Amino acid sequence: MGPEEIEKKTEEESEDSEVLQDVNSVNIKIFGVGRFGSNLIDHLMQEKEKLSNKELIALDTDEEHLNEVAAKKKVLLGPGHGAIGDPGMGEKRAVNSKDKIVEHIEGSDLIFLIGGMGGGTGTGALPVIADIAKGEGACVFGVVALPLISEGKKRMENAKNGLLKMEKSCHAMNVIPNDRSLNFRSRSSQDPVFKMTEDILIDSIEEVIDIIIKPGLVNIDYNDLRTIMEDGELLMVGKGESQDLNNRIEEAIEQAFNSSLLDEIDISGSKGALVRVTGGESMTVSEAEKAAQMVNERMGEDARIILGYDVEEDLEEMVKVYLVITNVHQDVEEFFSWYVKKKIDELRKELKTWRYFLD
Ligand SMILES: Nc1nc2c(ncn2[C@@H]2O[C@H](COP(=O)(O)OP(=O)(O)OP(=O)(O)O)[C@@H](O)[C@H]2O)c(=O)[nH]1
Ligand SMILES: [Mg+2]
Repeated sequence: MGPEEIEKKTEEESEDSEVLQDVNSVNIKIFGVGRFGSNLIDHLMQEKEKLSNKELIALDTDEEHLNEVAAKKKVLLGPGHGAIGDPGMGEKRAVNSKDKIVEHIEGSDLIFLIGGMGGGTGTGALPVIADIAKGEGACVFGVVALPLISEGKKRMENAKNGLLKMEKSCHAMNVIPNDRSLNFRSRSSQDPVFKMTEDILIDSIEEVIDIIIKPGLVNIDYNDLRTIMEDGELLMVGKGESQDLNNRIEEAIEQAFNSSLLDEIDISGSKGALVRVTGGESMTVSEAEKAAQMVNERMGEDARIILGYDVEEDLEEMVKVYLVITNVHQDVEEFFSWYVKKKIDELRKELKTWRYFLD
């Protein structure tokens, strides 16, 4: 595909779509389910000004924990004693609370569903909530963590089964393994084990919202997001920035690919991407186009790329690139085969190193 084939709305078209769709008219809600999901809602309330004004809802089967978290709205699923690691119980609790869930979902366009897979509540209730949300006509975006390998086979199996169910109801899912945090520990040893996963998941929500609601000279909107997403696909979100005038676009793109799992996965089969580029007055249109072109080069021939850009004066020499790439894996089944193989290879390498010291 040549640069001329990258989809780029004209400025007039972009203005039109802005008129049709006022940025505030996209009703966005964020649901955090289970301990991890509701903890993340608590973090958003306390630390993320930008997201704290969205409708944030914490749901859990564990009443004691739900009382501890800060959230605009809370929904207790069932009698309040937790789901003790049983996804079947989490599912049942959510099905029995359907009316309460519908009440909170009603009227939303875009719903983010956050949770940790592997336990009872998140794993069991998330697919039920996704199903209800899809039925209500919302665009459903799953943002979930996978258990650490060291948490055991049962938890990973639960996680996979939960994701297979979510795949049917979510329009897109961003899945970040908690083990990913361990890879980064040496870089920020102060952080608790899970912090990196949490940051990646929260960033991905912020980035998707920024991409679709921030106005631009050439704007990307909610309809563009829907255009690149089919059903249940796995998607990756990344962000990068640079102010090195010699190759700032290259650097920002490189960073964006490194900021999630994008650096480790083969995206040559991916079918769609949103690329939003912002920069100070010095940023040129051809730089923005170059960013889209660079993403395009890593993707399949049939990839559909939607480019948006804007000038933000206070960025001065800085450029920022936001990426949303869809179809990064064929499906959940294929993702797990890839992930398990990758972990086994890593463990083999580690074993080799230890053998060296032992021999
Ligand atoms: N990143 C991150 N992951 C977490 C955290 N707490 C739990 N997890 C992960 O999420 C998975 C599910 O754990 P919980 O959220 O505690 O489980 P739950 O959904 O409340 O389910 P039950 O308590 O069994 O009903 C775990 O296996 C962990 O891998 C956290 O604070 N941060
Ligand atoms: Mg729990």
